[in-house]
Amino acid sequence: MAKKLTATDAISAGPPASGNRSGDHSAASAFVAGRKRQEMSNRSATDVASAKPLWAAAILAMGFANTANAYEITSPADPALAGATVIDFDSTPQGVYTSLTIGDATFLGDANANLTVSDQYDGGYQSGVSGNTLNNVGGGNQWVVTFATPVSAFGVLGAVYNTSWTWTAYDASNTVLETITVDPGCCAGSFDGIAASGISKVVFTPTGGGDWVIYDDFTYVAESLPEPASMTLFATGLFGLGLIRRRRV
Ligand SMILES: [Ca+2]
Ligand SMILES: [Ca+2]
Repeated sequence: MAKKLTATDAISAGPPASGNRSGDHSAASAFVAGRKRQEMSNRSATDVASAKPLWAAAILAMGFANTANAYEITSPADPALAGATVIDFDSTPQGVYTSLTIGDATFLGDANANLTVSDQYDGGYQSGVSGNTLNNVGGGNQWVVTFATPVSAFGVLGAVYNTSWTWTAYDASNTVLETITVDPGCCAGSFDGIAASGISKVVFTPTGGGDWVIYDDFTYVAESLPEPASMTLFATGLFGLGLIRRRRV
């Protein structure tokens, strides 16, 4: 929210709207009047020149808002996960997958890490995993989740970490939104995740080369687009630009 306020600030801090008109007569007033005639004759050029930085500020601020509030989630009770969809894999047919789509999430293994859905680890490893789980046992390298529509947060319960893992969240333009290191130590369960606006893909990479890990309760929050706050901001910006342009003329 802090970044979004920046855009409003930038707009309201734009060119002054001839505030001295009534308070300052004589020479300065004549100068202003002269300038105004000149500005009217060059009106279109002036408008473009003054509007450009305002638009740039507004668009930049909206862009940076995507990464401003990114943070690591360490609990399924994190407020960012309120109302989340939870995939427990319990009704997913058991088997080995190279690509598995459930809800808005698609799980992909890399060339060495097929993803397996099984109940082999039900209740195991003091982890909290139950019933079917998703695991990369037998492969053990990088895996990926993509989202059909962007999410604002995700998390997953993991077990049997032997090395640290790097999780990197990307937006739809493949720009990194957040990177976290997950390193709970073997072998109790650990719930981890990322909150960030517009997550379209997450890449999970073991830093030690390979590590068999068991996952359950994959949790995500679908993002509602367009964000009402952003649209309100944009409308406010347009209104402000309209006022500035009118006063200049
Ligand atoms: Ca399960
Ligand atoms: Ca392991």
